[in-house]
Amino acid sequence: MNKPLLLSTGHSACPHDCPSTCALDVEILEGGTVGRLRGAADNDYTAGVICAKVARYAERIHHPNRLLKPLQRVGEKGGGAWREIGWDDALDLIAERFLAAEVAHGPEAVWPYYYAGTMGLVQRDGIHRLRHAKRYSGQFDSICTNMAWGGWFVGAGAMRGADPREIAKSDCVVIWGTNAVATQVNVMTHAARARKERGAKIVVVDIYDNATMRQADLALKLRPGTDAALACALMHVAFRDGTADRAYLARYTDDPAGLETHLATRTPEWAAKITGLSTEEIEAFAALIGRTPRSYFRLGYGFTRQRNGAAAMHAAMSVPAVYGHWQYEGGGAFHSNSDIFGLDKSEIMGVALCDPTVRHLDQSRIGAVLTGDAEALSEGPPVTAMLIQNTNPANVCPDQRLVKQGLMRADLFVAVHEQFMTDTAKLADLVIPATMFLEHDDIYRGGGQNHITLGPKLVEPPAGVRSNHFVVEELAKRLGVADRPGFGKSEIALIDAMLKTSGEPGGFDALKAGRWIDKQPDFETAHFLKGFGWPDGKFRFRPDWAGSLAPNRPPESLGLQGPHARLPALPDHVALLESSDAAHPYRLATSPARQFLNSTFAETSGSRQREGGPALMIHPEDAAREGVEDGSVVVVGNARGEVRLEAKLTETVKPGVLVHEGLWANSDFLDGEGINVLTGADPVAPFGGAAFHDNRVWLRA
Ligand SMILES: Nc1nc2c(c(=O)[nH]1)N[C@H]1C(S)=C(S)[C@@H](COP(=O)(O)OP(=O)(O)OC[C@H]3O[C@@H](n4cnc5c(=O)[nH]c(N)nc54)[C@H](O)[C@@H]3O)O[C@H]1N2
Ligand SMILES: Nc1nc2c(c(=O)[nH]1)N[C@H]1C(S)=C(S)[C@@H](COP(=O)(O)OP(=O)(O)OC[C@H]3O[C@@H](n4cnc5c(=O)[nH]c(N)nc54)[C@H](O)[C@@H]3O)O[C@H]1N2
Ligand code: SF4
Ligand SMILES: [Mo]
Repeated sequence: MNKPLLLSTGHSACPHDCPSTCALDVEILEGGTVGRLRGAADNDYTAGVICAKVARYAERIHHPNRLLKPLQRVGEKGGGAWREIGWDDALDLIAERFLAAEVAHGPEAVWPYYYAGTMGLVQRDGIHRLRHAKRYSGQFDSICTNMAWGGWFVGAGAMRGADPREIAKSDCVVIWGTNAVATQVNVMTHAARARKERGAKIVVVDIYDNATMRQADLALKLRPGTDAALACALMHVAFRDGTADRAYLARYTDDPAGLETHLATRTPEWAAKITGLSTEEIEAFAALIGRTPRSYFRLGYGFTRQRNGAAAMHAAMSVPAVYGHWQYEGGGAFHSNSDIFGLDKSEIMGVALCDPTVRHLDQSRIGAVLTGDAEALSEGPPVTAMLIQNTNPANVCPDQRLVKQGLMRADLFVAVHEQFMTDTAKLADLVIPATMFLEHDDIYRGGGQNHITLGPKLVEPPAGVRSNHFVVEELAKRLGVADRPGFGKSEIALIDAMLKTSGEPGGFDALKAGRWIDKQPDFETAHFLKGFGWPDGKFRFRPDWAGSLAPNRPPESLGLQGPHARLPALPDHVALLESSDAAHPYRLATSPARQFLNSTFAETSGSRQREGGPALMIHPEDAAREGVEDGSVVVVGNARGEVRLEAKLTETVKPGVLVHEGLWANSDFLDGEGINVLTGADPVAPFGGAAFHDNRVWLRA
């Protein structure tokens, strides 16, 4: 067969839940199909580089298993039998069931459940407009950023940091708790440039030799959940050796003297015992950053997915404040730029329609919510009807057995709007097919970088699929709220209005012509040289864990959840971990797979082949003790359940630590249950969230 002719190159943004939000060039082929995707070379963050899984997007968008028609369940829930129905009937059915739920229990019995399958502001956030208009239950988005953002914010008082492109101008790039090669490849682009052009050193702090650690000049493989101990020792050495920047500390931080006193006992020897690193490794790291003003700390999410993760983030970001790295270009720290974009989403989200007394339910505790836990329901009515968009909770949420039990409830109506027959869609009453990003208009902003980027519709969707925006608008008509503010507009009209009310007078057309807008604040603002985000302008070594106006603070209706009182007054290691014990001698982390994006791409053969299959990485010493052979089937379990999968013997993990890279579909596992059977949904300090890498387990051959 001849290769279809290249018609044009379209411009877009990657919609996936990845900090990089790459600017894309998309080959549009004859017949309206898609060819290769590439990173935009003229975008100075993307810099022409994207990950392999998105470069192969043609495989996903033209996948033979894509959902193309609405399907209604026949027979048992999860039984796998469906009948095709028309779109009008499907939408009528959702509206009918939502109205019935409302009549029986009030509007809070309906729970629109969403997350970040697409990061587009219109297609992702429009569901809020519907829920506000109808006073349906709200959602506390706790699953991903909670501990990381909480830990950062209590220190800096704002969610921004040193320009991510400055990594290229750094002399020491510290990549801490993020497997950037796999999860945000562009960090490596800029770090590699710094190494090539400036001889910069790359330090990686992680719990196993992942692809990023293999690129490190200094590779620090510590025990899970011990990062704060490492951070404290680094700061101890700074005060001990005179590499702390006392002038900076006096001007820019709240209590340097208190910190110094507190750290007196946090020696490298103390930290070595906790972290499992050697004192030489800790001293070498401290010496490197002590002599390198341009040390850039790129802090990821991974180390915050521990029950002490917020405290660990705060401790790690305190390091550049002690050494004064913040003052230099190519120095300082970065986690997320979520504060810089200034986009006013209130029309898209229907903020004017919001009733603040409506309850919020914790996304991570969907299992408890759906199985009727009164506390998880805020003592309110049961949830009896759901629309699930952009997320796959039966696979990605913790405490999977409880999640599935909830979704299977006979008196619960679940509509899932999806691109594929996911683990969640399989348990639904109704499945409706969704467009992909190249088939609808949307706008994106990059949490891990600095651009607002347009993703206009580039190709026609298959005949039977509809966008999230369409579903929200059509349901609004059927539920009697289509005349409320914000409804009845096209995606382009919403984007145009949002840009114009957000200080971008050129609106949609100007963005289309320019492709992206660079929102990076100036050097002094980004480096907090005019002060940190608190009234006194000082970085807080003494965080106010409960009182700050953190972006991750739960809505009032949820109350202040989470054991915030147990977090330390100053940076410290806190033993808030699911530590191993005699019955559970191992610690399991469920780290991201390079070829997947959460549960997405686990359906494409290119990604599946490269990942192999669900496997458990085990150190040979542990394997020998348990009588486990490479390639054999093992059982790994804890109080929440057990999972069978293949053993992979490797010295990339430490003895006592197991790593599973995912997320594979539940149906890819031998017993049809995924790795999240083992993860817990107990709320993590300070305000809730899921500690996906903090699990004690046993192992059996
Ligand atoms: N290829 C790919 N890319 C992705 C994703 C994916 O699933 N696959 N997911 C996307 C999403 S939603 C997000 S939020 C980001 C997350 O991206 P990251 O910021 O990279 O965070 P994590 O993926 O949770 O984990 C990163 C690393 O932290 C390690 N880790 C676990 N516990 C500890 C610890 O206690 N200390 C330290 N130092 N390290 C620890 C993990 O083993 C892993 O190697 O990536 C996004 N990009
Ligand atoms: N064990 C373990 N579990 C984890 C994690 C971990 O590290 N370990 N990471 C956690 C993290 S950080 C996160 S953020 C969550 C993410 O969990 P999810 O938000 O569920 O993750 P995704 O797989 O990115 O997206 C879910 C679905 O959105 C669909 N989708 C994409 N675009 C659209 C669209 O335009 N419309 C509609 N209707 N659907 C669309 C995709 O087909 C996909 O099935 O998972 C969490 N779960
Ligand atoms: S998944 Fe991340 S690295 Fe890959 S193209 Fe999308 S934004 Fe870029
Ligand atoms: Mo995430």
